[in-house]
Amino acid sequence: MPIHTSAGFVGDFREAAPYINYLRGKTLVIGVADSLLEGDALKRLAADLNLLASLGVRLVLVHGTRAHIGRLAGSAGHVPQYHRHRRITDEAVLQYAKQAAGMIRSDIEAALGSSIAQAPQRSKPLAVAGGNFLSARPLGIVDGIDMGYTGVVRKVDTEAVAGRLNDGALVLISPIGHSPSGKTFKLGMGEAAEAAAIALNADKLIYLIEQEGILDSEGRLKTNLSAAEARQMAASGEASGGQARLLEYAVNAVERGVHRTQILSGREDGALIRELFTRHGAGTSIARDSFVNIRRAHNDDIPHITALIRPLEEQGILLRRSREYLENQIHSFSVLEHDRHIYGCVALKTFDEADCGELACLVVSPDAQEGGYGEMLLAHVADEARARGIGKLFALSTHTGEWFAERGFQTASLEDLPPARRRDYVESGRNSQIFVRIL
Ligand code: 1C4
Repeated sequence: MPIHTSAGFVGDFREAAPYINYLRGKTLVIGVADSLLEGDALKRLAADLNLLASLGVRLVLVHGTRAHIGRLAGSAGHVPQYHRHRRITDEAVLQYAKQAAGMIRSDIEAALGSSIAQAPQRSKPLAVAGGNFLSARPLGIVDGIDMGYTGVVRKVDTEAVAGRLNDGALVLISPIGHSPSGKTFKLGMGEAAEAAAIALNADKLIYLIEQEGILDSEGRLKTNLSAAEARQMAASGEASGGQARLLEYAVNAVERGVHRTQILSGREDGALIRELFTRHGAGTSIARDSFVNIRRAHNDDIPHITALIRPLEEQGILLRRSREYLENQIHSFSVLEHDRHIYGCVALKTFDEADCGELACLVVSPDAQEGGYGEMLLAHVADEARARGIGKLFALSTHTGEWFAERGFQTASLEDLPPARRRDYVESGRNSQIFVRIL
């Protein structure tokens, strides 16, 4: 019987594979507004969390309580008091916060249980671990206003959280903390998630919100922000209210060791999965430094390319390329730049056979390896090749075969190479392994 899989599926799966490998064993802290922890949005989130856990991602979920507290206070005729956009927590609000946390926890557990019906990779629901992971202190008196039981995070018990994560559980953190004197304080979800992400040295902090991400003054999505740009948006008033506060948490997190903060829609089906498993991501991405850029190389880059490739030529890993060759072929090279420093290069070699190309001269500087740059250079060349109508991308390697095999390349033979490359292969006597990826 013929097997029907769409070309789209195969392409998407290949694109996702490196991210799946990358995320295994990584810690994600996800802060989610409680308005998204109901109905279809909760069902979808639960299914996505089950999927992520089955791929070996370590998950910490921090939920909000704002919408629930609003409802509980509303039905009791309690009028909320705010100061500087923060709710003043009196005895009644603290009780609502505790009730809300209990209800939300129960709803999340139920949703994780029911979503395994759609998650054949799990036979049991993902275990949820809760506990007194956060300690708190009072926010105190702000501008002469006593903020009551509104608190700030004092410490995160990272050892306890790591222990539960090691056991394979999802750690669910409610925005409530206790002080050593036994008092309870209500915390903000955004701040609690930020503190957890920093303390756990998380790979990513993700905020799931009602909007698509961070929007500029005309309502357009900002896809990438450096910490400096994010801070400027909050300070200039271009982002205000909840969006400005999220930017502050995001900046704090990335400046204190979290690799990236992502702010995206918790309403849009698939946004979380798209963010984690595709090149283009979803929502707004905030990183400490300006973003990594891959661009076409020019002559001024030749000294940097030379510094990258010479040691590897000496070791026989790369073919020898003279200065003259680099000058003539510089148009086929791309370089990876971060903060104006070149960390890697790659070339796309073309042949008379228009549907064939070769990924060549791939290098990432030793001090920047294992951070995904190689993967990015490969994706860049594959995109460039596709745009030129190339359907078969070859790579020849003496030492890095496994790397290509793990990234969707198949072993190929000498006969598969275009004739000109076959001749060079024989002449070089390198006996390199030959790989091909169908684009
Ligand atoms: N084999 C298997 N896996 C490897 C590996 C290797 N040699 N080197 C690194 N990895 C794994 C890491 O362990 C890590 O795995 P993990 O932790 O994710 O499970 C993963 O790869 C890291 O992936 P990444 O995306 O972060 O990759 P980067 O470290 O940024 O970059 C390079 C990967 C292979 C580019 C980098 O390690 C490097 O620059 N290595 C030295 C140069 C090199 O081997 N380049 C590949 C050349 S093959 C030649 C030419 O001149 O044109 C020869 C042609 C001929 O005729 O023989 C090429 C293509 O340039 N061909």
